[in-house]
Amino acid sequence: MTGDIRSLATGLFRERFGRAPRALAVAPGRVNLIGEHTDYSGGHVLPMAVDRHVVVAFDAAGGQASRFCSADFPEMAEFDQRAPSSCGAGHWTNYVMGPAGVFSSQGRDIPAIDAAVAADLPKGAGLSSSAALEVASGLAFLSTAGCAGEVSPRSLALACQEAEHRYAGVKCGIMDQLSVACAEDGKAMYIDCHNLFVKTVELPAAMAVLVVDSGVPRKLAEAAYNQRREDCESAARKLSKELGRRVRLAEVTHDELNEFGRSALDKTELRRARHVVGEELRSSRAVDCLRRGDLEAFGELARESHRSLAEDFEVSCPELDKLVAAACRIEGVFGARLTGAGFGGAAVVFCRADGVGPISAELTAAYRARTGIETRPVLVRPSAGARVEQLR
Ligand code: NG1
Repeated sequence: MTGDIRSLATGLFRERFGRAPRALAVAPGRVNLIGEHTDYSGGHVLPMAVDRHVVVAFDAAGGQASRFCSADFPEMAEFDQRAPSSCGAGHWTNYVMGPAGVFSSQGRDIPAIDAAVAADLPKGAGLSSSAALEVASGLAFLSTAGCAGEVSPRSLALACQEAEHRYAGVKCGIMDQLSVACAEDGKAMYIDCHNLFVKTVELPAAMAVLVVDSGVPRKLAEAAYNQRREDCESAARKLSKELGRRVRLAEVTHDELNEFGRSALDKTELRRARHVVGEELRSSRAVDCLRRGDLEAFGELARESHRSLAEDFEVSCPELDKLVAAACRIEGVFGARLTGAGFGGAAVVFCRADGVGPISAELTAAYRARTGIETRPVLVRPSAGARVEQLR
């Protein structure tokens, strides 16, 4: 970015509202390196915020209603920020009104704002543009209310997660919002999604991270995502009964699952549980590999993660499988896997930092040959979390 995006948001604000904005709320996207579909089961995840952003240019509004326009959508959204109502699944305005609705229901006095949104974060491509939009909008409302300093990044993330549940209808975990709100420049974050403890992890300089869009849009992903969450919750309930104590699925051990899984769970729950229990082990091993600089072993864990997501968690699709397989055949690639919720969307590819150009070109050609789909790998670097920049 982000100079261009800043001026795009500022210019759009001037054009639509006839004055200059007071400040910019800037929020990065994120990519998850490993630890997939474990956040809502209380597991560990390893995302990093990326150097692609959503920028919200904003100022207090003259009237009672908030107004949001976007460089990517023609309509101007106008709503009562103290009691907004959802616009139905998938609508971009849910992500801007949701955080205001949640803060208001917490008893905060949230004033109306005028805002203009611009992004260099591709939508629906696995970089969590929705969480970035929520966190940036949430910060814009808090800053105008004069209470941005009272709300910690962690509380902001929790409010945005609640907004996603209530306004977008996705019962997501905390990974996206927490990484967008709390990230540190240059580092990935190993998050314990049960107690929200975060350890930062440096990425070895020899490894580059590429995000590659499969070009397959996520269809009906909200319903399928919520179904996976239900499968995991019912597996956890049944295993808790067998074990005689209340457990989160991510804290069940391999031995416990082997002993009780077959008798206590149905086939679907058993497969979901196998993924979560295995992924939890893989993510902790992955952190050790990164700390040791063992990139071959890290890449193997990524490949295993993809297999498990495809076979046991059933969130891949033929194109993502082809993309990952094509990437893993290229010399200089350590490993690859789908990233984020799946059902389409993007893969993350880990490769030699000194081979990014040729590896990207080879992957683009190999994926085109296998699927006829054009894609362009995006090199991402670990970036800082969301912030407000005052303009006047
Ligand atoms: P994305 O890729 O942003 O849709 C989703 C959830 C996360 C997490 C991952 C799977 C949302 C907003 N976020 O990520 O909480 O569960 O899937 O690991 O749906």
